[in-house]
Amino acid sequence: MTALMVFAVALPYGDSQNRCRIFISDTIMTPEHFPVAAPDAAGPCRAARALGLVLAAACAAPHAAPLPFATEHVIGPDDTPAVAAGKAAKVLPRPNQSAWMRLERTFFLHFGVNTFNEVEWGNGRENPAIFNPAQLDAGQWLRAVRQLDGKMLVLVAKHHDGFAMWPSRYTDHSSAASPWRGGKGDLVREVSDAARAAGVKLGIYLSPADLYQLKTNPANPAGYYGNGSAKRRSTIPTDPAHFQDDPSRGRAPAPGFSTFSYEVDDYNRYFLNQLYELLTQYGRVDEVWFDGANPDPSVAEAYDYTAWYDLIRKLQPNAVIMGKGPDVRWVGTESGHGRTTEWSVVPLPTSPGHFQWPDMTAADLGSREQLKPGSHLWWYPAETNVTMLGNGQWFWAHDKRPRPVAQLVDIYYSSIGRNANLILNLSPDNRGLVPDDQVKALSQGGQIMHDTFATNLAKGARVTADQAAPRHGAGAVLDGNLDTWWEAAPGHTSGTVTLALPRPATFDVVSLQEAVDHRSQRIESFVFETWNGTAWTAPALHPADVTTTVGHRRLIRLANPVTTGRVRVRITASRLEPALAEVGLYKQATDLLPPAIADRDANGAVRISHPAGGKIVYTTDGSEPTAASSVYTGPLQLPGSGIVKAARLLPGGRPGVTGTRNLVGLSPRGWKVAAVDNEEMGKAALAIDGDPTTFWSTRWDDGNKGPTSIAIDMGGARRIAGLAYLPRQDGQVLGTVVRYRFETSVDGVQWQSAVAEGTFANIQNNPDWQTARFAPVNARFFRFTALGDVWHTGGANAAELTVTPADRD
Ligand code: FUL
Repeated sequence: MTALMVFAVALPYGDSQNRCRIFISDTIMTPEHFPVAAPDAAGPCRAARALGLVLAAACAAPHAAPLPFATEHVIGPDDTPAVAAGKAAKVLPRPNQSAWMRLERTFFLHFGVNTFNEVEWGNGRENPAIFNPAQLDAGQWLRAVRQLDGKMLVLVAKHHDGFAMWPSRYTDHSSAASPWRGGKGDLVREVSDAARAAGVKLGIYLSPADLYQLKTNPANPAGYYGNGSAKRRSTIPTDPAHFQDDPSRGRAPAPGFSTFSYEVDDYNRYFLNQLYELLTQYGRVDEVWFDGANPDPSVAEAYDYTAWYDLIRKLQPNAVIMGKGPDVRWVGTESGHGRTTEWSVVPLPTSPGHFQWPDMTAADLGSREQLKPGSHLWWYPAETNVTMLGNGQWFWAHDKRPRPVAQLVDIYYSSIGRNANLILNLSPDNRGLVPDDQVKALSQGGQIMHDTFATNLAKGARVTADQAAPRHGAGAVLDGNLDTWWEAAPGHTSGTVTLALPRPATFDVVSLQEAVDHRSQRIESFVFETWNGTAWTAPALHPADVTTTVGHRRLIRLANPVTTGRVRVRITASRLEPALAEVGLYKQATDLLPPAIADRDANGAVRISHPAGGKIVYTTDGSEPTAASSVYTGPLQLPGSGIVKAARLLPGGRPGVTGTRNLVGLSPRGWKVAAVDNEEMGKAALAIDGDPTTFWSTRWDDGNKGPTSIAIDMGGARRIAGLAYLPRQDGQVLGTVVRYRFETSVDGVQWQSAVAEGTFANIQNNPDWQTARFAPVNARFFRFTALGDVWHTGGANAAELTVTPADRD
């Protein structure tokens, strides 16, 4: 770790005889830790890159020579803001990132002991006997992935509970100890085979947190996690028979691979051996996912990321390391909605070689304001992970339903369309199959996206630009090739690309892509304009879309379709010469969209609408709407829990895609706040106003240490069997409740406990509806007490609080 490595690089670049500076790294990182960018024939430092030494952060040009492209630049103490921005605009992705960004649509799959217990986080004390999916069919999982033309599937090989989904040699707590396939099951094998057969890449999620191995786990007294063991020279793969008495003894390496040696403690040795199994036994792996979550941080274990990354780079050099890793960062939310302005080049406080991955969840990560002296500029693109299940749960449970199709479509625009890859989670059920409702939602969403993007209406257009760099004319933006691009003439940080379409077209989606693999990310703002016969005008946009950064891809939706024969993209600000690789115009397949079913308002009324208008039919008993179902004419009164399904009648009278809304809990109509310990500006009633955008919150400045309760009077007795809590929906988590108590009462005086202490696991990442069931009880009042909140402030908030009637259970 303390070894000092010095790379001395003195190479000519471009036409100039300037020399790259000597690069000094004081880490043990070798260039293989960071695959370097593909040599760009036109780019400087080409030879250095070819030699794998492009960590040359300080490859700065003295005199007036242009700064070379590199995979890292450092902002110097004297750099002006313009120089800092110019450096950011010269940071390129590494080849594993370039390949990954082009995948765009990827999938996650969470399946394991939690599926059988119907919980989100396990505890490490699960009996492997519960794991027995009778109908598991990985081929069916891959067919689901293909519905949205998914390019990669990241399989959870081990979640935080520690149960290995493959027969690992290093633990008894794995599929081999379960009855599944008579103890001969290997989920990683089945999924990797099915993925290969489907032409889908494979990724692996291996949870660093491991509750089974936790040293305090009574079910595994010899647990390695946090056991305080000394670091010892270990051969990877270690001979399992000598795992602890002589870890330097290796077992035979996997065919085609060699052995490695690291100085590590017991848990890191265990983890490295599991990584070795996963990365050598199942063919090519393109992503390794390291989650930062840990359900029990009370036991400390230092993860040896240096060794982990080294092993991954050596075994699977094409793979990106995601999350707690140098290649791909978490977008910062599990809502499916990325930042509207998303920079792939971000400033890190230290060299990436030091692996201090700072919190990257702030709203602005990479704008000019963030580019401070001393920052290490690094290509670090975002991945947007989101669940298929509507309540933000990763593992299947009986009462969980998929997100509405319209939401999936919106997520597509808000992830892929905002310069991030989408990773959409599938949750197979306890049979081992992705349930029909998830498959159906995927196939409907997939059809809409496929039909929308099937034809680029700009194709065949004559493209011109107000100016261009030599060899980078405007025609390149329509050749379907991300490796050719229009680039503004030297010295220009704005420019206009105009497309004269072969015939007038009607469209409502614009797609832009920068030549990021060759010119980094540069565009800061642009305007999209259409010709109306006499003037250029900027059409109104969908309210969620903005025209700032572009990056790998920016999608903007127009508020209304526009018909025109001429469009232009006016780049109004850019860090250096803007470089556009592709432009596309598309028409959303709105006919295929299901009707939008709004949340119930405080009066229990539900409104249904469709962007294309027309006749809508609906049901409220959970059945599929048919042409003979009730026709929607105005708001529906729905006071209780239930399912509304609606479809727009297509030409010919056949119902189109069904929209579904699962109304959570009882309508709060007529309810009152009976008591509240603490509220900000009389806001307690907002917890029961049926409007998810408003919320009750406690005052943050009165030294409130909690616990804080809110009691609700439902106005009459009900038989209830569950609670539902929606935290604030404004993107903030201050006061979001993690631990709670739930009580009921018939008279508001005598209270009985329904849930003595419950936990909303993962609510910080997933601030969506949280539900919990309890034994049916008669009550007129209920009381919700916050026992702990995300930031441990003693505060609380609730956008909505309700109960579910007993007859649903
Ligand atoms: C989170 C985990 O805690 C969830 O269970 C899930 O695996 C998600 C992808 O990451 O941090």
